[in-house]
Amino acid sequence: MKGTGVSCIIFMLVSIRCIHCAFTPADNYLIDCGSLTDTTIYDRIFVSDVSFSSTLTPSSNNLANTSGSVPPSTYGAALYQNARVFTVPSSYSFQITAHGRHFVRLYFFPSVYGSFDLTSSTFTVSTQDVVLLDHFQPQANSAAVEEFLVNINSNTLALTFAPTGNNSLAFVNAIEVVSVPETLIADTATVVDPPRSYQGLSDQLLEKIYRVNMGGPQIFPNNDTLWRTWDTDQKSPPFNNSLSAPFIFSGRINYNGGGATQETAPDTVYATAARLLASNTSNARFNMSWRFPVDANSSYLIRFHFCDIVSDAAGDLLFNVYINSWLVAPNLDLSSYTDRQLATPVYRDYVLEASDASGTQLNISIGPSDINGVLPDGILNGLEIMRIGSGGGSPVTPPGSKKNLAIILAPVLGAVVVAIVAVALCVVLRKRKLKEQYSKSWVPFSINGFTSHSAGSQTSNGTAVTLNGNFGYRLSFAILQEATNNFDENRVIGVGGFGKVYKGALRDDTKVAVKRGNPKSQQGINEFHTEIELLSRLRHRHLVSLIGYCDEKNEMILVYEYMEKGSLKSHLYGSDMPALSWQQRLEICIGSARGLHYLHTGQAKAIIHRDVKSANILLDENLLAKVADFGLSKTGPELDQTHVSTAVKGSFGYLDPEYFRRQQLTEKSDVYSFGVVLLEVLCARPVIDPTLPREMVNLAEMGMKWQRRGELERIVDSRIAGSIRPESLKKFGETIEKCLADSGVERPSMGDVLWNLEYALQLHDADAGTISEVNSINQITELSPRVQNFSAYENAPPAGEAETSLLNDLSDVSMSKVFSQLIKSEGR
Ligand SMILES: *[C@@H]1O[C@H](CO)[C@@H](O)[C@H](O)[C@H]1NC(C)=O
Ligand SMILES: *[C@@H]1O[C@H](CO)[C@@H](O)[C@H](O)[C@H]1NC(C)=O
Ligand SMILES: *[C@@H]1O[C@H](CO)[C@@H](O)[C@H](O)[C@H]1NC(C)=O
Ligand SMILES: *[C@@H]1O[C@H](CO)[C@@H](O)[C@H](O)[C@H]1NC(C)=O
Ligand SMILES: *[C@@H]1O[C@H](CO)[C@@H](O)[C@H](O)[C@H]1NC(C)=O
Ligand SMILES: *[C@@H]1O[C@H](CO)[C@@H](O)[C@H](O)[C@H]1NC(C)=O
Ligand SMILES: *[C@@H]1O[C@H](CO)[C@@H](O)[C@H](O)[C@H]1NC(C)=O
Ligand SMILES: CC(=O)N[C@H]1CO[C@H](CO)[C@@H](O)[C@@H]1O
Repeated sequence: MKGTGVSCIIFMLVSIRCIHCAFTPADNYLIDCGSLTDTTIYDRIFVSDVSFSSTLTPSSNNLANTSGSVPPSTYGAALYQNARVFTVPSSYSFQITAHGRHFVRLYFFPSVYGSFDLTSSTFTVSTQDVVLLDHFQPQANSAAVEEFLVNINSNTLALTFAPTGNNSLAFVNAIEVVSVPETLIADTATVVDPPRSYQGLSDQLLEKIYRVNMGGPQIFPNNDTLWRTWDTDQKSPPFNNSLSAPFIFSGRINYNGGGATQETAPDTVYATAARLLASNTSNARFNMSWRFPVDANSSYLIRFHFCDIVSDAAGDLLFNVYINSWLVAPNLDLSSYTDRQLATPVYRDYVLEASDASGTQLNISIGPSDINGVLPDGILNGLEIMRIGSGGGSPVTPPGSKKNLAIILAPVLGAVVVAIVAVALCVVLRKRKLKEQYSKSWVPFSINGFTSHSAGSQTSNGTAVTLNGNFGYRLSFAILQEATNNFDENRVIGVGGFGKVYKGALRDDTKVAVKRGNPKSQQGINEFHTEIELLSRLRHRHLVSLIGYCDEKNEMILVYEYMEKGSLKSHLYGSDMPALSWQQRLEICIGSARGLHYLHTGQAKAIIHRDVKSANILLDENLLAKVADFGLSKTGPELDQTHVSTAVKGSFGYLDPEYFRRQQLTEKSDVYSFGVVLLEVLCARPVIDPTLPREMVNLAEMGMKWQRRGELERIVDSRIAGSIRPESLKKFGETIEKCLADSGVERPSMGDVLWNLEYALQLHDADAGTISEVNSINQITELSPRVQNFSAYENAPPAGEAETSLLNDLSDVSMSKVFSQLIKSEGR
């Protein structure tokens, strides 16, 4: 009984710790060097290293006292009272329990300590792998903490202090070696010039140079989740103080959606900002800038912290961000990173390469957007500048004999046990919590959710209820076996990454498309859950309806309404189906635009389709268009960790080029893809056709070229060119051009696209059947330089496909080739 009580108390202590601090470091060494006693700084205890003095050579390692010359206002002033002094190279050795990044913080206060004058000490500090400080001479009589993010992949960290020069001494006042959350620094960032992706940040040593809370107070380690210090920007004020003002927010900071967590920076950083003041005179446009002295010829990681605490509505705030003279983020719209929520932190990482950092100062500026009608405004909440691979970053020659002097810091056993238990419990509790959230997100509607949504919907014809009583849309495996003749290969109407799609018929003769997932793919399971969850909430005339699903025996089967006339793509090219008229094409475009508009705006949170293409627009027996395949859709950021796989899953030729710059899909990415679909509808050719001459391979590129020249009519599908009224074509072409704008903010919303297409239809209707147009139109047909070469790809599946065969989908065939082309063109 007593044992249970004790473990209960430990458990409670541990739980309390878990609730109050989001992050518990696996390794957490805090050492007060040269001190005879432990020192408590707020809730952290710096352990005295004096108990290890017996392992030191008496003449080479000394404890030293100073008598109160430490500035009293310094955080952790007590740590600077004592120092350990080294006359020969000496090492501390730390046992590392968790590999990966660690903060190494070194406290220095060069002063006179009794018989030791440390004011002109010069020394080198290194780990077994890298030099942290090379010939370092801390500024006399000033307390400083040097902070590094060191990647440790062995079981010990040896920290060596070596005096350099004649009669020099090395010393240190305190040391921290503390684990860093894995997600704090990602492996990738954006290179400033030329803009491209930087990879391999995880392996690099980082040295903190500046960490600034813009427009806010100084933040000390006791107020930071990772015990960091944030300076005010008073030390590096904006060039023109009259143009910026601090802004303080009293509401709650929302950490869901922007990618930043409570560890990224504390609330105080995000709740305060330096704000560019909107000037009253319309032509007054100024930058708000900061200058940071840095060492020339080093590479820097520059992290901007943003949180839109100033706007009244998402999308109101647009501004430019500069590093030196490079415009690194034109017309930055923070809401595009936060699912359009305000007060949501976002951070952006940039790497300034050594070759671009030849000056001795770094200029950071926030400036007004150049877009007409946007008020001059802009904010910056925080900024971190870290040197990549500091101290020369040079590898260290093995220390050899130095190792003999190593002081092994045996941690207090009990503390370690408690820490391990705490971490383990935290992990277990967290996992459990995640699991609960996860299952909550999709289980309940298997019983109730569907029935409430189904009322009045065109597919709730009672089939499912008859079959399955209480379970609503949950169908039994046996029923589906029967419906598809035991998944007869002859009934396959499509194959995709998820699995195969079969044509089937339920007992009441309802025709269905049965999409059977390949249970082996873990990815598939996530998409399955995503798709059920989404489709259960979404009901729209222009979205393909889900009739039911089956998760029996680990199956992942989705049952959709059967779309009699197959995909839009199959009607445009690659089959011998009769050509659709211009009116039919416009109506199909309008229908699918309505479906997408609903996805973007019909729910509290916008839903991004992510894979808009003609193969995912299906037609029912009346040629009514419905948007299909939400397997890739997403509402929140949780699926967004798979940028790379997303890029591969989205279809090339349709993919938003801005996605490569920003690494994030938005509604405007769908608008871009839809613009490509509009071109496809107009020209009736594949979006990527490698058999064509180089400048014609990519439909979007080719279409934009002709549209800009005002000669779009020359690439219109020759089968219908004679029947399109020029005004209608003009409107259609303008709509395409807007959708394909380079930057997402310049693209229209789906609602605007819809309106424009309806207008194009009206312009066409207004003159339907007028003979006077025919002559001029025949001329157009003759000019049309279309190249017909689809025979190699005519492997189209029969009508009714809910998903296209990868082989059939040209845009997928030449994926790697096109991908490298896109990357290259982006790099320029
Ligand atoms: C530091 O100073 C205190 C009193 O001023 C003294 O008791 C102690 O021995 C000194 N420690 C060292 C290492 O000199
Ligand atoms: C050390 O001192 C000697 C003589 O005092 C001098 O010759 C030598 O250059 C000095 N070395 C360094 C590294 O300063
Ligand atoms: C600072 O801004 C004011 C306008 O508010 C302008 O008149 C002044 O010239 C600016 N000063 C500098 C140094 O740019
Ligand atoms: C701008 O206008 C506001 C209110 O109209 C006024 O309070 C403020 O002083 C003006 N600022 C400048 C720089 O003229
Ligand atoms: C930086 O590198 C450039 C080119 O190599 C060189 O001219 C310059 O002197 C260097 N600056 C410093 C401070 O080392
Ligand atoms: C930063 O700005 C200052 C002042 O405008 C300028 O003198 C300096 O050249 C700039 N530095 C860089 C690297 O652009
Ligand atoms: C802001 O700074 C950038 C980079 O130095 C410069 O190109 C731009 O013209 C400046 N904008 C304004 C409004 O001064
Ligand atoms: C701004 C802020 O949060 N300040 C707090 C820092 O921590 C001390 C004590 O830990 C609090 O008293 C402050 O309010």
